[in-house]
Amino acid sequence: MKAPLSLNKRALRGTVWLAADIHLGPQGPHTAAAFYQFLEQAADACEHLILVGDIFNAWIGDEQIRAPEPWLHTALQHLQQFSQRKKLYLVRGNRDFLIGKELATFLQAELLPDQLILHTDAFEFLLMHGDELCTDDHSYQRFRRIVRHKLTQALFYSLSLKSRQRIANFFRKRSKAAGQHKTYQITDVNAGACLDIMLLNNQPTLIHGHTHRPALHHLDAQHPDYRRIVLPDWEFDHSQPPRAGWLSITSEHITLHRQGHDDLLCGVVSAPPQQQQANV
Ligand SMILES: [Mn+2]
Repeated sequence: MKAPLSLNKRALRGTVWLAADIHLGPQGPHTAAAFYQFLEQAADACEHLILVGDIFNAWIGDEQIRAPEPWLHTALQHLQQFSQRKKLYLVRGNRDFLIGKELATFLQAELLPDQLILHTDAFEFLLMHGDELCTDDHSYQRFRRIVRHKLTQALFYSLSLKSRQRIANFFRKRSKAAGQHKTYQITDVNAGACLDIMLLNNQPTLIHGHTHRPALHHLDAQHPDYRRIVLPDWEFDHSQPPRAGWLSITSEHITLHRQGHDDLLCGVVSAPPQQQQANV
């Protein structure tokens, strides 16, 4: 039986923005450019920006920042510029689960626990990247247990950055190839796994990324107040139309902003039942 996340609680005052699955890396210059623009917008509009995992397409260790490749140098600069103005938080994803304290300190960001309960001015919710919820994907969960193991990580860290990069590339390719044989349902979160963690923590709202399937879901008829909000991914280099978006959380609304070809706001999620707002 898992323990509730009682220790992983954070309270943030003021407007909070959330974005996930940006996959920054040398493979996505246009995605990166769009994200840097977003960072400027966020620095004007919110108090806290939380990047909910897969910020980077791969992260092979914080030592990368000591002699960064050009794309990473630029990314670090933009993230630092943001954190000079507003508070920045990092959550690890499945591709960048090796993000550590050195990166967080360098960015003047706060590294958050993998799963936490967040209190904002008007809302309270569970927050996580979400790959742990894809429990139907047995081969991925097996892989996850291995790579998250301390011994595996110690071995990985004993290798040179070059070797680590080679291994990361190998697994990224393998995961892509395996993904082609997995059904849409297998690579989505498992409804039961979501409900379990929500009930365990007595939190009727769950926010996560990872699946790249932005939406608001109501769980089931037995739990009409339980809902799951999925963050969009960012992709401007290999997809037409490009995809991007974020969630803004004010004292009144949780709003899903999706940047389609027309740049318009696509969805508004209502406030909690006690202060129901209009759905648009
Ligand atoms: Mn992911």
